[in-house]
Amino acid sequence: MPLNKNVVRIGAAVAATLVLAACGGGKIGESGGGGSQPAPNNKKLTLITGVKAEPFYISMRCGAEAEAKKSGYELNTQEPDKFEASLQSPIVTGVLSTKPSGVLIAPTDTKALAAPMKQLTGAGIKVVEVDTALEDKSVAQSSISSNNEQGGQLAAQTLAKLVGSGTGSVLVLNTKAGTSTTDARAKGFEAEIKKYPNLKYLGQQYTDNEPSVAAQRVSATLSANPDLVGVFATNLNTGEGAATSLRNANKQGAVKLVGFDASPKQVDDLRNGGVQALIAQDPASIGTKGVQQAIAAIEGKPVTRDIATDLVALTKDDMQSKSQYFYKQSC
Ligand code: T6T
Repeated sequence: MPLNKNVVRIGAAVAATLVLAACGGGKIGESGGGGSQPAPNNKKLTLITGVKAEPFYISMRCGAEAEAKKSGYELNTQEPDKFEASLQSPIVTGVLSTKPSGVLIAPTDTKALAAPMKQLTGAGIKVVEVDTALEDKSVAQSSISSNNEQGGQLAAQTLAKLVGSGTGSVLVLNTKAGTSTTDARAKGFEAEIKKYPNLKYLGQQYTDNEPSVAAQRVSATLSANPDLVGVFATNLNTGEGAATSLRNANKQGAVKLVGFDASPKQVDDLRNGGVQALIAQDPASIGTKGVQQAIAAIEGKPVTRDIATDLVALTKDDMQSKSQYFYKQSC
């Protein structure tokens, strides 16, 4: 199945399809976010991911590296040890002194990264957001991301179908407040789940993007709400932690778990029944398109302000036919 269809696909077991626009509200030919200094004149790009050695970002880097190579650019990747603004900000400042022509960045906070990113644009470096984004839309020239709010809606529809006519409580496990993507997923889920009167929405709990905290949150929720029937985990770490917790509590399958992302561990969990559905993104395309937009900006060509990439729902029944969406551990 081609990766670039403008469609969110969900599995046969939860047979519903939601059509998403693949190019959201972009203005062709818009530039902006330029710098007050002359632009660096070289073929160097830097990718700053959200966190080190994580399959979502590894897959993104694979796409970005391949595209850069194809276009005759050099791509260097810098990664914080944790998904944390205080660790990512000094990396951005450090990249400033290496003067690449373009930076692709996944800002770990909608506000805290604005100042360091403005230093980049102030030095004439072209900035493209990949996956996460700042609240301030004037800094980056382009943002490439899944439509996360619609992904959250899709997760709610998927979970509601899995629960069927049963009744009970539903929990959202979020990462850190101020992460554009996961906040949008929780928002989309919340709006959609309210359409199912058989499901009582318990609200969202933050996990600091730590699987162990996610596991603790699920076990505490199970104790306080024995009628728990569903969990939506807004990303990879929260999903991995929730699956562990449900397995330890012997609630695997009884409490339906819908996760976001498709790491090798999440895919194993889907195969062995530890999770019932995954909303997979297309991080390699985010990397590919991020490089294309950065190069367009550097070379003075038209840039698209916002680009949305695919989201696909995977279930045990259809996962093998959608294996191209599984995230990579190496390129
Ligand atoms: O879900 C992805 C990414 O989209 C999100 O912004 C942060 O978490 C992940 O990297 C998965 O861990």
